[in-house]
Amino acid sequence: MLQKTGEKYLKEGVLPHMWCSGCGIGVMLGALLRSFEELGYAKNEVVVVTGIGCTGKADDYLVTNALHTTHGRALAFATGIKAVRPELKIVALMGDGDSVTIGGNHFIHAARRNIDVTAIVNNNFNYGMTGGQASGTTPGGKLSSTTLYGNPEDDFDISALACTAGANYVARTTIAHGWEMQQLIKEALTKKGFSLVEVLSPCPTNYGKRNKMGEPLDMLRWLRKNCVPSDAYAKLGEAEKEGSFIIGKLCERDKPDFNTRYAEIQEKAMSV
Ligand SMILES: Cc1ncc(C[n+]2csc(CCOP(=O)(O)OP(=O)(O)O)c2C)c(N)n1
Ligand code: SF4
Repeated sequence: MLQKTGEKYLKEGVLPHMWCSGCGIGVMLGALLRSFEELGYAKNEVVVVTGIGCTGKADDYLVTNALHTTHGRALAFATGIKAVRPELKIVALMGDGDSVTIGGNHFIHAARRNIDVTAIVNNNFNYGMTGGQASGTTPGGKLSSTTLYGNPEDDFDISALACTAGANYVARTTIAHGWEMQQLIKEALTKKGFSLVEVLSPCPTNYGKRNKMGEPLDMLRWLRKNCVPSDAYAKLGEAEKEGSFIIGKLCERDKPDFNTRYAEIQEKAMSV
C-alpha cells in the first residue's frame, strides 16, 4: 500500500516552515495530516483551530478550514464552531502554554462538557515562541527564562486532568514514537466527545538548551528512554518513575457528547 503523506492538506508555496531545526511541531503536524488522509477526510470537512505560539502557527500551512485565534482561547472557539456546525470535524491544535496555562479554564470545561472536539497539545514544557518562559507543564526544578535557578512549582499532568474532568478519550505520546502517535491521533479523531492527545515534543532552542539536554537527537533519545507504556512504568523503581511519563491510551469512556445531550434537552423543551 502506498504510504500516505498528508501533503494534500498543505498549502503550496509556504515551505520552508518557521520552526527551528529539531523542533517537534512539524513531526506532530505530519502525523495529524497523515491521519486526516488515512481517515479520508476532505479538506472542507475539517476545521483546525489554533491559538498563539509556535504550535499556533501550524494553521498557516494548511488548506483545510482553519481558524487562528487568541492565546488560550482555541478551545472556546472550537466549542462555538462545534455547537453550531456539528457535522464538521474540529481539531484544536495548541501548545502547553496555550492549552493548559493561559487557557487552563477552557481546557477543563471543554473536557467536562465533553464537546466533540479533538485537542492535540504539543507539550514542549515551556512557552516556546516568547523565549522559553515557564508554563503549567514545566516540571518542578527545571530551568526556564522565568525560573533561572529552578522552577519552584510542580507541573500539571495534562492527561490526568482531562480524564478527571470528563473527556471521553485521553492518550499521551511523543514525537519519538511516530507510528504510535499517528494511531492514537486517528483513534482520537474518530472518538465522539472530547478527546485529547498530549504529544511530548522537544523545544531544543529554549527548554532543551537551558536544561542542557544536548542536541535535538539527544532530546529524541531522552523521550524514547523516559516515556514508557504503563506496564513498563509499573516495573520502574521509585527514583526512575520520577521524571518518567506513561504513554499510550490512558482513559476511554462513552458518555454522550455535548451536542447529543443538548439536542435531547432542546426536544424536551420544544414539547412543553
Ligand atoms: C493574551 C496573550 N498573552 C500573551 C501572549 C504572548 N505570547 C505569544 S506566544 C506565547 C507563548 C506560547 O507558548 P505555548 O502556548 O506553550 O506554545 P509554543 O510556542 O511552545 O508552541 C505567549 C505568552 C499573547 N500573544 N497573547
Ligand atoms: S522556539 Fe521551540 S517550540 Fe518554537 S519553533 Fe523553536 S524549537 Fe520549536
